[in-house]
Amino acid sequence: MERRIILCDGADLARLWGHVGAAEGEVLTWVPREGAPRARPPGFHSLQGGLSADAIAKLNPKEGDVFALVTEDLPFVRAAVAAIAEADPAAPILLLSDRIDSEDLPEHPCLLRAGLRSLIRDDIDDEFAHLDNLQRVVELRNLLEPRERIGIMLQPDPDPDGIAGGYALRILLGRKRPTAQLISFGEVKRPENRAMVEALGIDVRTVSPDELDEFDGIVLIDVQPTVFGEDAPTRVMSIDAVIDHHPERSGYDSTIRDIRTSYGATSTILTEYMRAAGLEINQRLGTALLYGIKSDTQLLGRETSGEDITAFAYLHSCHSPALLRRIERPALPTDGLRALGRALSKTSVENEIHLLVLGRVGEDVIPQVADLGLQAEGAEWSIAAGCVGSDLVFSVRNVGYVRAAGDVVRSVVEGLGVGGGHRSMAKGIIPLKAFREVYGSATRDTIREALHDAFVNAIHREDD
Ligand SMILES: [Mn+2]
Repeated sequence: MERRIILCDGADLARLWGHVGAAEGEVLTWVPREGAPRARPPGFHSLQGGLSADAIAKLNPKEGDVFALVTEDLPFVRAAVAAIAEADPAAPILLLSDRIDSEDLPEHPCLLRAGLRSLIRDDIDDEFAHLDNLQRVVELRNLLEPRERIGIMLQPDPDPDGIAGGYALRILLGRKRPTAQLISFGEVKRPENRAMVEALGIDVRTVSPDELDEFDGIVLIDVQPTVFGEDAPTRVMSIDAVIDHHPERSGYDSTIRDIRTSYGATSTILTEYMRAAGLEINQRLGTALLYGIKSDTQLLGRETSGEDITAFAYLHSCHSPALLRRIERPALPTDGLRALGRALSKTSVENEIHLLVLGRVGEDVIPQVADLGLQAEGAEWSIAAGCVGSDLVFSVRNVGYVRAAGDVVRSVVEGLGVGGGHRSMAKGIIPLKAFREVYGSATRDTIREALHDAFVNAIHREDD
């Protein structure tokens, strides 16, 4: 049985260890200091004769024992390390000292230094941070408890961080959907965000500015009112609370503001609230918050703070991997897979464009296939196209360092349909009727040829 042999320098440090550190199986010893009171700290054996090899030998050190030195005195460390090494040259030694420099330490193959007081100090600072969060929770609850219907407002194209944060706030307030709805002026659009609300059963209602009158409390999550622009409804310019991590804006009123610009995600703030309030985070909420942090920080890459990492680690123990997988890799339906199989049989990457034409499919399949298509060797662009209802719908992805996908799609659909998007992802819709008028027919072959040419032109036109 491995023992921990604790060697404390003087009664004060022994008492400190006794208060905070003593654990079962620890052999507690102390070395009385000359001139200091010699009262024995409770539970400690005194090491008679100081730190000699003999004294250490009396402790009967065996292979497998580990040692801790609790001291601020360098000669004590030197004597202790020498005495321990005589019994076991490679004994593991943990030095707990806040003031001794690592460079001054004696040579020893297995020696680690940590500050006992700074370890305690860090924990105390953490608790103060929890207390700050608890204070926020109390303020939010006091303000919102009397309200009948609270609108938890997200940005116009709600993203996972906002959805998870809003969902967490509802739980924090001890409310259910009818009295604390998640609302937005826009819809949840991106397929992975749709997959999230569907997998987690979270409902985000699209509201018009007039419909805000239904609510006697409004909280903005992961967004500030100025985002709604010049003609933002007056109802959102004066709100009850805002919890966000975007740069702080002025020009609106909010009774409570908790804006932490150093955080990578609003979900981190809500995770801290939940912990401070002592609330259990169930798998559904844990998965939502974890995914919120993951997607806003691009998996703890971009603009991640220590708080984000702490929250992420905490959430990791209470999330559901199966649920997360369902969100991150939405299932392809069987007919979508068959369509993909047919498209793949004619696949090729030409001019760095990988184009997959799926025929008639469910709309959800198209963006998933576009994601997949980008993995083809040599592809800088991936386009998945399919017929949905009376439209030709296509999703576009690129590697990110080329032309903006949104611009290219707008140029491709010009005069034919609608389209747009962001730098690395975009979507276009062309009515099949309009397509046939220009290209004669809308078979898989004509679609492939027409789109390929249109994209080559659009990408190069943008290049000029
Ligand atoms: Mn966010």
